[in-house]
Amino acid sequence: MSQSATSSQPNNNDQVNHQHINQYNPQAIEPKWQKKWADSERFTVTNKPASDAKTRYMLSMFPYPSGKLHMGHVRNYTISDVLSRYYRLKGETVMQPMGWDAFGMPAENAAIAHKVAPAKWTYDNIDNMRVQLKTLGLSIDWSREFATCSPEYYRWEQWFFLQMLKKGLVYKKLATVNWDPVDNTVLANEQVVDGRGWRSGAVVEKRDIPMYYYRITDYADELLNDLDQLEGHWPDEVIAMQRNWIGRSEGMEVSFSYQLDDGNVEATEQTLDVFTTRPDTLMGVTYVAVAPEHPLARYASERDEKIAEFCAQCKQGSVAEADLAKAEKVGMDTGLTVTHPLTGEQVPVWVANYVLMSYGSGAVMAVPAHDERDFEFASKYGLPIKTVIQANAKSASAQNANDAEEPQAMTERGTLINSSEFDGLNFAESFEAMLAKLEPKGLANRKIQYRLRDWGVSRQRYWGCPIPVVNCEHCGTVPVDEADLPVVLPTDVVPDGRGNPLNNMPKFLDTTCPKCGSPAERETDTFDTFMESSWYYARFASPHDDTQMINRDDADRWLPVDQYVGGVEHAVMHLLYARFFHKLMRDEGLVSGDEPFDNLLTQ
Ligand code: ANZ
Ligand code: ZN
Repeated sequence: MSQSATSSQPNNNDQVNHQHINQYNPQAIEPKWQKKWADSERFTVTNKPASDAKTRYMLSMFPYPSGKLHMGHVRNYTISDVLSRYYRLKGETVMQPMGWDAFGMPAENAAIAHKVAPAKWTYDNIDNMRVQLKTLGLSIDWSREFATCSPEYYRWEQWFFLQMLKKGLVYKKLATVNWDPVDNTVLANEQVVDGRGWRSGAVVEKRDIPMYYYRITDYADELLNDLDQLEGHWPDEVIAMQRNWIGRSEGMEVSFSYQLDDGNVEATEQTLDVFTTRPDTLMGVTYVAVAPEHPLARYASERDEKIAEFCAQCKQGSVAEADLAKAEKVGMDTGLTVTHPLTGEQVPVWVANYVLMSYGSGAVMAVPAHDERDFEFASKYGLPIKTVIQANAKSASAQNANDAEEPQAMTERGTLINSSEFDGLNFAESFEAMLAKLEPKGLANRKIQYRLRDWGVSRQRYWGCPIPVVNCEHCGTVPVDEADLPVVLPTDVVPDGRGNPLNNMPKFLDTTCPKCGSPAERETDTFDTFMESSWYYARFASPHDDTQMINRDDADRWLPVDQYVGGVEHAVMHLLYARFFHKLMRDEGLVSGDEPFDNLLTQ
């Protein structure tokens, strides 16, 4: 770009005197060339490039229209622009599009602070930032521009949701959210500050509300395995972060049986199932712990007020896992016991805040001698600690555990001791031996557990894409007819932070049930804004097609993105959801290939 500063460039600005001709004067030179580029549509690429032209798709993560460009944007877009120009000079047909990731909370926060409608705020910001981007002289194909908050875009997101609902890849279930009892609103994790609502200062509660989920866990294996294809094309750290996020654990599900006396009904045999990656430590179990939301905790709560009170207390505070991990470990004996699957001994059942209902089966077999969390908990409550693993070599950490002034858990694998018939076995041997013994009795099975959870896409927010379902008193949840899409979000709304304003708007809310025709209400939840950014790269191939989500020919011409450029803060969620959406769209026959982004550059 700086080539235009050489003296061979014409300079027809009378104001510039001769001695300045060798100096680069951006105010004089850049608008002139930018106008020429715009008038000649220099960077517009048609969907039918000459058949022998090599095509290349260069993409920067599209911006959130916050108001002003910052240097981070400039750096990001300069990288893809330099590359775009380089490949153009080599004779390739390069597409470099631009658009706006336009839904999201900042617009609602601005509405609360300045009493301006999020739609107006957003479109004003877009106008501003478009001028700024154009002033930078980036070689962008502006004919492909779109904002994700326009019904022309999000109608296809609604359409796709309905296809996934039909396929069973979207489902509805109760989810625990942060609830602000003063503002009567659901809070995002980042809106919970020290356990209180960011605006009201009220102590945050947990609440169960119905939400829609995409079954991303069905694709966990593929999302993990296909990372191999990206090796060498994506930064190693990003691949590693995606692997960790998917978090595949191999282990065993082990069952502890029990009988509950539920009044007049005859007691029935049931099992408490736990997921463990360390079945070798089974003989060291001294208690089991269940999450406060676990059915056994609920059973105990119904019979003991103190336990009910404790479980209620656990419901306060953030639902964020990181916060839970930091929180002090607390628990309570339920008075219930379950039967150890090997020894037949009775093992006490505790309810503990460090057990997550959303992982495994919401219960753990606790082995204080070999697990740090269990060790901390057992030490605090005086529960027995039974060593069943002996370190093999004199490894550093085992040495530390032995020599430390403060006793601690020995968490390494080793040789089994104090484990009767299993003594002397190593990890792998004991895994198989325990499985051989317990599986025939229905008390254990191999299990692969993912840290990845299904993707909850409902947000109790106004400024997002409406979820296209109707709630009918008689029929329950009914999908909106495809012919009636898009469900348009009203734009003349100024939220005040007290709940979702759509709930007070009869003109949006009131409708008729598509199934039975009786009066019904529209869903007022909107989609997580990661939904829009999960497929925009594909829409850029046929951005204004009003007959379909993606034109297959156009998508095949441009996809996958040859070079994607963006911030490393999107290493996990955005990139994982986009990879997931690509596979969903592939299986729906909309795009080819397994991965959306051939090369990734994080800056
Ligand atoms: C017994 C045990 C003994 C464990 C030991 C570890 C070490 P990853 O690797 O992350 O999959 N666990 C299982 N479900 C849980 C839940 N809902 N909430 C909290 N912790 C849970 O972790 C697997 C281990 O995490 C499991 O293996 C279990 O503790 C615990 F010396 O079982 B382990
Ligand atoms: Zn109905």
